[in-house]
Amino acid sequence: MIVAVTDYLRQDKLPHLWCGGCSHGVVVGAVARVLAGLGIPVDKTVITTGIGCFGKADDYFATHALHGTHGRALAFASGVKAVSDDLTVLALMGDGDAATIGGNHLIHAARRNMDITAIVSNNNNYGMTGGQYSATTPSGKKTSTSRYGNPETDFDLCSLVVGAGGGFVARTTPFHVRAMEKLIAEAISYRGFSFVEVVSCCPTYYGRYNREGGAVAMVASIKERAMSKEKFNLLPLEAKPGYFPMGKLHLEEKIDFNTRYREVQQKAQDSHRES
Ligand SMILES: Cc1ncc(C[n+]2csc(CCOP(=O)(O)OP(=O)(O)O)c2C)c(N)n1
Ligand SMILES: [Mg+2]
Repeated sequence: MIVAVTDYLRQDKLPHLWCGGCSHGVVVGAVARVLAGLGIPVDKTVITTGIGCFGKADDYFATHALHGTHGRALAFASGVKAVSDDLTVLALMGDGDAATIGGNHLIHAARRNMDITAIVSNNNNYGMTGGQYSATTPSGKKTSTSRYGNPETDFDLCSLVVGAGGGFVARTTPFHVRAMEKLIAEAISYRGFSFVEVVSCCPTYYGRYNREGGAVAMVASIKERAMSKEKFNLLPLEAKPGYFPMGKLHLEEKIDFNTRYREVQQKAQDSHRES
């Protein structure tokens, strides 16, 4: 069966509601093209989201969708995957959803190695509620709740997920759309917890507060600051802030949760039969 990109999108919901220059739509387009490219049946795909501008992403997909509470996209995704191993489950989250209110679900989904693909469109702030700082807002940056600079230190999401046990971890940007598609395709094909961070931009709040000059300038700056892991590692420590490694950052084969759970179930049944 040939599936077209448009089969994955709800035409009646378009155009989307995101601001001009927002990166979220670029990510949705890439996900739809990847699902079509892999030929994953629309009715075998589940997209879970939380709350936020990117939390609206599920609205545009014709797949199954579960629009949950803020920060809980991975909790819902974990539940779906645990009972329906044949489904392809994707959690689409903003940085607030994934790493701030939802940080606990992120580390535990990675630790359990749930067979889920988590995609974070990280625009460094809470876009939906007016640009407050999140756990990925860099130190010193201005937001509506840090008018004189963010006093906190930001998470490096990819390092966080590697540390928590994630087996496939990658980073990309809205400029590198073909690379984004390749990484998302590989993430979906990976058996276990896969994580893709998209370094996105929010020109409406974060960009405006930090005088970053609009969407085009923001994407140009993201492109400028993105580099290969090898090149990034060669930078002296003092030159690293603002720059980041992109591409596939970590790949490790691990047994996923559902496989382990089935093994435990089998052991329990065998021991029950013997006794
Ligand atoms: C439990 C709870 N706390 C707070 C909120 C308010 N709220 C809605 S969206 C949001 C932040 C969304 O930020 P992010 O996940 O980064 O998505 P973005 O809007 O930037 O795409 C917050 C704090 C909420 N809906 N539920
Ligand atoms: Mg955000």
